[in-house]
Order: sequence, then C-alpha cells, then structure tokens
Amino acid sequence: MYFSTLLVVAASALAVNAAAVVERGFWHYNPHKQVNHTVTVGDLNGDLMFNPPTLSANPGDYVFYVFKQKNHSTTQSESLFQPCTNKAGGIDLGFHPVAPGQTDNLPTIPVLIKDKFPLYFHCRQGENTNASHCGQGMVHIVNPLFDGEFNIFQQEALAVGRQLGVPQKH
Ligand SMILES: *[C@@H]1O[C@H](CO)[C@@H](O)[C@H](O)[C@H]1NC(C)=O
Ligand SMILES: *[C@@H]1O[C@H](CO)[C@@H](O)[C@H](O)[C@H]1NC(C)=O
Ligand SMILES: *[C@@H]1O[C@H](CO)[C@@H](O)[C@H](O)[C@H]1NC(C)=O
Ligand SMILES: [Cu+2]
Repeated sequence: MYFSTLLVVAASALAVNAAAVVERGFWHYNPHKQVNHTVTVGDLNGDLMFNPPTLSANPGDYVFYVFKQKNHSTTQSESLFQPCTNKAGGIDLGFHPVAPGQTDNLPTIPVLIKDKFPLYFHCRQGENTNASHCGQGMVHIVNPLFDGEFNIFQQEALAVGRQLGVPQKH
C-alpha cells in the first residue's frame, strides 16, 4: 500500500524532472529555478548599509544592486578578515551618487552569481580615511558559509574603522 503510493510519488517526480529536462534542454538542466534578487545599497535616510545584509543565491541567479542616497559602491572584499581591502580583479560596481529625495530611476546593476562560494562586499566610499563607509560597517555577503558570519565580517570592518579613526557611536 505504502509502497505503491511511494512508487506513484516517485514516478510523478521523475515525470516533472523529465519535463524540465525536455523544456530546458538536457545539458542546461538545473534543479534550481533561476531567481533575481534585489539588494539596496544605502537608503533614503542615508544609512550606511546593504539590505538585505546577506542572501543565498544559486548559480545562474542575478543580484540586482539598487543604489540609494549618498554615493556608494559595491566592491568585492579581499576576504572575510580584510573587509575594507578591495580584491584585485574582483567585482566593483563603481560609485553611484543619488540625490537626496530621489526615488525613481535609481542606478541598478545586476551581478551574475556563478557558484555557491561566498562573495564578500563592502562600500569603498572614503576608503582609508576616517569617513570610510566600510569602516562604519557597510558590508554585505552573498552566500555566507554559516550563520553569524556576517556579524564576524562586520565586526572586522568596524575594527578597520577604529584604526582609521572613524568617529565611534556610543
Ligand atoms: C532575471 O533577470 C534577467 C536579466 O535581466 C532576465 O533575463 C531574466 O528573465 C530574469 N528572470 C526572472 C525569473 O525574472
Ligand atoms: C562619489 O564618490 C567618488 C569617490 O569618493 C568621487 O570620486 C565622486 O566625485 C563622488 N561623486 C559625487 C557626485 O559626489
Ligand atoms: C577626519 O579626518 C579629517 C582630515 O582628514 C580631520 O579634519 C577630522 O578632524 C577627522 N575627524 C575625526 C572625527 O577624527
Ligand atoms: Cu557607501
């Protein structure tokens, strides 16, 4: 009884997968549905943050970075422990100034996700100065390795900020 039910379930799962293979072409078969994610860089209030701070994406997904108020970048970091160092040859979406109050036609740039390895990002505005956005905790991870990794990454960024003499919030 159970066994035959299982057979029916298994057979229909196979049929669905087979249909997906036919539809997409065998060599392009990917069990994940392609998803476009959106991350805002800064916000209307001028906060120094990426929202969401972390997300999980699959190969073939895009992350669309939408730039808001101030003048931020989205720049790949050297590593978890060097959050405010720009990775040589890494992803860098450049600076995108957005005027106070602007809510339409925000600069939006897609990044294609190629694998499940973590991508560490920061904003390099004010880099190596006491106005560093990274040094004020403006960091972001795509595909973090574990819960709590963002917190470690952000603490590392704030430590860089202290070294640079970023005014501390109390
Ligand atoms: C995601 O964005 C890409 C690039 O703009 C587009 O080709 C694709 O159709 C979008 N996918 C979905 C599921 O909307
Ligand atoms: C945005 O920031 C970059 C880097 O600090 C700077 O070169 C550029 O002039 C700024 N743009 C505006 C419009 O403030
Ligand atoms: C930040 O650096 C500038 C000069 O680069 C200096 O004038 C300013 O006093 C510094 N601010 C703080 C809070 O240290
Ligand atoms: Cu910034």
